[in-house]
Amino acid sequence: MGLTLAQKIIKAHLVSGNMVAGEEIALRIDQTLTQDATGTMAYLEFEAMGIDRVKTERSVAYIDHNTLQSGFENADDHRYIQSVAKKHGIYFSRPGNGICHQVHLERFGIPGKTLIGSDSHTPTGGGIGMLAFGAGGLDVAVAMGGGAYYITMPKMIRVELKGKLRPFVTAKDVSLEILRILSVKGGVGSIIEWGGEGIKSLSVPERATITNMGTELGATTSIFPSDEITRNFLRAEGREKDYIPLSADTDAVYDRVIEIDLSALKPLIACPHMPDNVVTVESLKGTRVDQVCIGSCTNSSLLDLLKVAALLKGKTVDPRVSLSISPGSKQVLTMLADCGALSDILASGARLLECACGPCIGMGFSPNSAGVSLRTFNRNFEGRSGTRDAKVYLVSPETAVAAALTGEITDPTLLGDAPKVTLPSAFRIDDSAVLAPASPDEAKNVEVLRGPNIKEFPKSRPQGDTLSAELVLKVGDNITTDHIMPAGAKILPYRSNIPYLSKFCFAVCDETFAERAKAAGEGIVIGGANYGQGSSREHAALVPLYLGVRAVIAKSFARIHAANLINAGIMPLTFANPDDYDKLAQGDRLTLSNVWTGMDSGTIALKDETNGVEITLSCAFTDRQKEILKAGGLLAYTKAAN
Ligand code: MIC
Ligand code: SF4
Repeated sequence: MGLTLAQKIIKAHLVSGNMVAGEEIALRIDQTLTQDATGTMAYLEFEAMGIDRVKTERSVAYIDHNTLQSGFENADDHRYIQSVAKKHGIYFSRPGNGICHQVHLERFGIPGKTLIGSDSHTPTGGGIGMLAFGAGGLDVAVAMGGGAYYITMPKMIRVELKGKLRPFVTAKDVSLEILRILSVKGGVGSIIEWGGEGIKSLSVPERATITNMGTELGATTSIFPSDEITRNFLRAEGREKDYIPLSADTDAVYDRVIEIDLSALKPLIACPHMPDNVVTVESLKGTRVDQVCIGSCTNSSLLDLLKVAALLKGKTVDPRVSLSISPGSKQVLTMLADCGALSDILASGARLLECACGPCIGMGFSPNSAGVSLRTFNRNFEGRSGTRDAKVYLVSPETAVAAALTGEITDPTLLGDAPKVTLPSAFRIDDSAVLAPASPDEAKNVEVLRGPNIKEFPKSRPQGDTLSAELVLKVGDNITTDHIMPAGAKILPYRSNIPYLSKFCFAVCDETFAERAKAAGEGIVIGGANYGQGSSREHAALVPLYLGVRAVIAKSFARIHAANLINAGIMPLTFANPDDYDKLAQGDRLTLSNVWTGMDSGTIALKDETNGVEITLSCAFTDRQKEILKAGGLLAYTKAAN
């Protein structure tokens, strides 16, 4: 029986486990990346492991999230990351050099290699045939130290593309179409492999838009084959030597095959507040728009922005709309400037922002109250933009420009002729903003610079055999990490300061949560389906840990968040019967008994002491996960193992 593309890369990196869907496997990791919002924590954890130098082929630390620097905090964190990177063998991409995923694709990604990054959109690397996963900071720290990365062997979904996109229909619309088909839960436990005739007309940046947004499906990762299109991209980046051809065997077996006819697609739009809330752009025509943002790791490539510039050329942004453009990298921005496209963008009245995440994570450019914002980003979760009552829609760059020019949601096919834009045969290569680490000899003299914003991370306690705690919060389905630990300009600078962050935990759902959880001492959180979707931020586990949360019981969990909870020593448990969710009420006292034997048998008994109800919880922990929980988290477990 043949292998899928992902199975081939997994096989070549398998450290332990069997390639059977649902079983735990451990993978050797070739490359890691971090960004600054999760990076400080990841490097503090790496330091705590006491390893001198990273053992990966390439590790890169990017600064792209916290670049507003409205106080000393971010600059201190940048300095810390720069110095810790220099000391331990990690390349450092300076602020201004661009968004981690865009820069990594341009300069470091290699087909067939494994990559984990402390950011959920790391699967962007699948656009050049990498097997790339988003992970918690601690998993990245362990991989930097040469440890394996543990995942559940995913199922394989193949998306077969046929036909060719029509003018003004884009890779972003393909991403939205698959979200419409599968929903934000539809990719959980699966790797999505893209193939078929249709991929031949998709360039690497377009493929990367699609693998980037695979994260919104909950997929473990997404991947495209490495073919002549990949080779051309790498050649244009001066890296043809990194090219290898890679594809699935013709007799590979998939758990599910989905067919999409590219030529039948229309421009699509995701409505507030979920990326899978997808309808046609046409169906919303005429809706007034206040703000348009173009950029983010989904849609900020040179190809995207050349198209944007061509559409804006000679035109003026509607006076009712504020348009921002954030190029994905210094390479993109410089090339836009070199060819004159940047002038066309500026002349239209667009506001140019830094090459960084910016508005995508609420770092500035929040919409007006109740404002309608059209964004080329990947997430439109409630409150993420920084304006609680804003209505954020996700669109392609073409649809974004159509709205910016007309002041309302407009089908871009009405803009006239589609711009003919091709990628250059050679990109402008300038790696001066990527600093190489010190040599092992010099590294001894490198001092790691810590500012007052860097506080210790919370230590978990080993999981005992009985847990008795208050049900401190009950929430519904699709709770995102943006609900659990919000980001945005006011809070993001404190990612190295868990005590401060804790004040904002779950504030989107319940402003009294932090106070109540602290007062309760130990707590249990109850959630619905797909609990913890979205970001890889381990803060969504570390902050609840700090507030005394010992277990989360939900109908189901998102992959990275469940792993982060275990790493933090918090038990993710599910209801054996989802209807039992209704039997528990906030404020009840819950007792879980015989936890250790329950972990072995797969079920744990819960008694609600307040109303006398008894229910059964499920857990499917691997032996390793049980040991991690018993040790009080991955750090304690790793230390004990060394
Ligand atoms: C996001 O898009 O939500 C982020 C900010 O990039 C996060 C990482 C973080 O919370 O720092 C992600 O996607 O993992
Ligand atoms: Fe940055 Fe937004 Fe991409 Fe997250 S999704 S890495 S915040 S650009």
